[in-house]
Amino acid sequence: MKRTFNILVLVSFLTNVLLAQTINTTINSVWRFQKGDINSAVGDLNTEEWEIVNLPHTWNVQDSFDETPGYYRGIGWYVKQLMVPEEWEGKTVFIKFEGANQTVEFFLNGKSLGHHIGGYTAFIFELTDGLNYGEVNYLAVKVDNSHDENIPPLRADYTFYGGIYRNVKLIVTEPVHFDLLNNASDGVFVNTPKVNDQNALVSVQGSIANNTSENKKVIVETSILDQENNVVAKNTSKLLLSPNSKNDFSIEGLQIRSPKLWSPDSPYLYKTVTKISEDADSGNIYDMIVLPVGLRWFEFDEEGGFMLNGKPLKLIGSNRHQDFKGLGNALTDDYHYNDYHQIKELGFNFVRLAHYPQAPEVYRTCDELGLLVWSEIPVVSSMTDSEEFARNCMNMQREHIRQTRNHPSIILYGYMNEIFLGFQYSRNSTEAERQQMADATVNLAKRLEALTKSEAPERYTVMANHRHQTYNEYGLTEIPDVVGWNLYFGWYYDGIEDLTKFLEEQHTKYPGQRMIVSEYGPGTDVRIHSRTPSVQDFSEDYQFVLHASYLKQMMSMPYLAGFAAWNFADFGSSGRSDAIPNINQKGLVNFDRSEKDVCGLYRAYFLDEPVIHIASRNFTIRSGIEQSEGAGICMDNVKIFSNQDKIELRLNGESIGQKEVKDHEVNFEVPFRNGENVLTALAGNGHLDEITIDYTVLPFDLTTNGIKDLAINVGTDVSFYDPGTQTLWIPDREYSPKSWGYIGGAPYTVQRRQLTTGITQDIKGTDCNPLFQTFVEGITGYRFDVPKGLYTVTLNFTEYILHRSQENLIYNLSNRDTPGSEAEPRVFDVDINGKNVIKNLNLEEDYGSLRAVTFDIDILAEEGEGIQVDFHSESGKALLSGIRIRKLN
Ligand code: GCB
Repeated sequence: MKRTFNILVLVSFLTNVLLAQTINTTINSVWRFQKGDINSAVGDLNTEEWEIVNLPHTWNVQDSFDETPGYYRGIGWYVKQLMVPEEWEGKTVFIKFEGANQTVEFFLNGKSLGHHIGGYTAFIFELTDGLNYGEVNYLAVKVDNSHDENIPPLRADYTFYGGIYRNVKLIVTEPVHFDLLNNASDGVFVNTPKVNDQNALVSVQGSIANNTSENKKVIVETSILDQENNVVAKNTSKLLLSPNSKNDFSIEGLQIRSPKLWSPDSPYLYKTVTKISEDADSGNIYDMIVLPVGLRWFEFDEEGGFMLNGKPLKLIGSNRHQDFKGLGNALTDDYHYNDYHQIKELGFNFVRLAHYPQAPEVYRTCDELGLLVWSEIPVVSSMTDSEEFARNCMNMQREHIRQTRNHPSIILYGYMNEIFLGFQYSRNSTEAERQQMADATVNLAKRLEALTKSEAPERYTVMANHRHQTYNEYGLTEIPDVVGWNLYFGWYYDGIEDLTKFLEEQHTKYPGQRMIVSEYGPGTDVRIHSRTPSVQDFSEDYQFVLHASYLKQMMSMPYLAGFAAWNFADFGSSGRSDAIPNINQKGLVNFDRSEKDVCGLYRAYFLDEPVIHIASRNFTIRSGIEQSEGAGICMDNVKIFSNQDKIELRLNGESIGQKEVKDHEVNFEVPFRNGENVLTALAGNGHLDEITIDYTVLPFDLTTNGIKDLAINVGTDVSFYDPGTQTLWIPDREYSPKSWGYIGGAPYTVQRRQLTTGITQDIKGTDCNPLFQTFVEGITGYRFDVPKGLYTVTLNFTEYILHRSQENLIYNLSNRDTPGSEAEPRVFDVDINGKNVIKNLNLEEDYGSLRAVTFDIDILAEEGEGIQVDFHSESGKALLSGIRIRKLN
């Protein structure tokens, strides 16, 4: 993927004029970094011992993913030596940070130049007077990501990585320049007050700083260039700048006839080139800025639909967090750019930048790709009822809008996400306290709404709510133009089909409410598969089921303006225990952006080009039990996503049949054989998809056929593939003769918000949490009716109860708040084929709770004996998380 830079274009446009001497360069390389506070940040500070880092940088890339709960939230210092050439004397010099989380104090040569609050917007300091020209200067940045009750976000389901995690730039201008100190914006704003098929009106407003002690007569000129660099409109304005002043300017009346419109299908961008030049014969250019112009108009109509350029357009897309595997939030621009390309390639036209303003590169890319954007500030889950909190929110929103509003891709500005979540679940609050909090929230929302409208009158306002009626009851939904609903039917609550019921009711009761489903989606781990997908099982198969149903439901609601899946990619959320700890796994793609299979479903729905996608394509090592004695085959389902009418499926070149595609999906029962199975799905037009599955047909009768390797994910009906050892742990079953299975006890289930199999806590000492989180409790035996031979039996265990308080444990390994239990401690023996192999196993005492414990035990099975594992409980109930047998010869 290549980028195009407008700079070449500009040079050719300006060949016959003098280029302004503006320098705008990153200074990301080689900063000295140290975690923790230091007393001063003066020039003679000895930083030799400090770590050398390049920006973007975060200090939480390891600790927010490790097994110890929490991550460092505190101070970090960055120091850089900067050689400033003598020639810069007389110019104006700025340092601009595109983002640092979450508060910053900046020092130049030991002197504080100011603070910035908020982790997601840019900020700028002028360096001119404090620099030593022709010498080395010392830049020092104190960054702090400590929790602060007055700075949003207070608490949210993502990691608040600290550091200077976006670009830092040095900008050198003439003393007469566009006002960069206006909330770290461009200082120049493009407006498109009127756009239609025939005509577009563009205007440019801004402010010019004159940092000299003289009057300056200047001409401000704006030209609009099309993509071939023809000037299609131009206007000028003359100004007299008094000494040391800031001066507003406005260029009106820029008119384009028969404009080429900007849209997701055709994101045509014009650009404005605005320059300040001396109003004299020399015509010297002081400053110049190039900004994108996308000519489009849009509307959320009264019936709830969205219209772009006069035509209905369903907003289809995903949310996106800004972090990446191994990098935290410290992404260089290429990562941002690639993400949005990947989003576009799924057939999407819409993104919600949840839950905060993102890097400048993000908005630039969305303009270029034609992705419609919802951008918001991170007022998430709860607020503090203080004027300081409100002021910080207002400043953030002002900065956010001024820094981004030149981007034509933005249609929606948001300012709250699930703001009632906090007090909704707070058990202690009285009705009066709740009312007070609701009033404070409504009050803040009204202030943010008014600010957003005055800063960005050409955009719509929005907020996202969770599914509770409190938002309607307390009047919050009446404040923004558009209401987003984050809906997790079929995951956190109720059934998948209840989505329609909720939205229908909402639409009937509040017909004027313009709605977007702003989040939906289940947690999914590509290592987990199921023939009987169910809620909270984290299987890819359940992800298909839920997304397919949601898409079908949402596409048939004309009153729904659009939807955004949660989330484009898995993201860091320290403390969360999905199948991978500290990661929210609701992504359509993994944390490293490799695809989950549901991407095929979206492509089939939304791409125009032919799509044929055999599902579960990452799940290439599979197994199943032989159909009947000696059949040699196992019938297994194969799902194909497609936008074609009919699909034929072939297995190793032989047709299995042809079927009609319904709701972009078709299913075949396939007779898999041992070994390689090549699946080819074909459409009539010659398009095809092909994958190879390495299938193991497990013997119907184990007694005669035996088995080389059999690994069972005990206590669950999902299979788990461990990519590390390349082992497939198959679903468990109760024992039946000639086969295998558990005896006694039952798979552990628990009623949370949904009935779930297994526990959800992180298991220490393993990357394979799902293997240890499910188990059979009360188990008395496990049996394999294998032929005689030498076997290694692997037993996996985890204790999930804390029978005693953590302090009393020999190994204080579990830092979770699992309450101590009154239940009697669990102690049991394990015998195999009558021989005691583990005596008095007390997992908690010997190893600590929530820790993976494994035994490999060699055993000789005699003729007709099979492998019989017996569990004898001395106290409490015996349990088992996993079992594997491998034949040694
Ligand atoms: C939500 C939140 C989002 C969470 C998501 C989840 O509603 O807005 O921040 O990550 O749910 O996965 O629970």
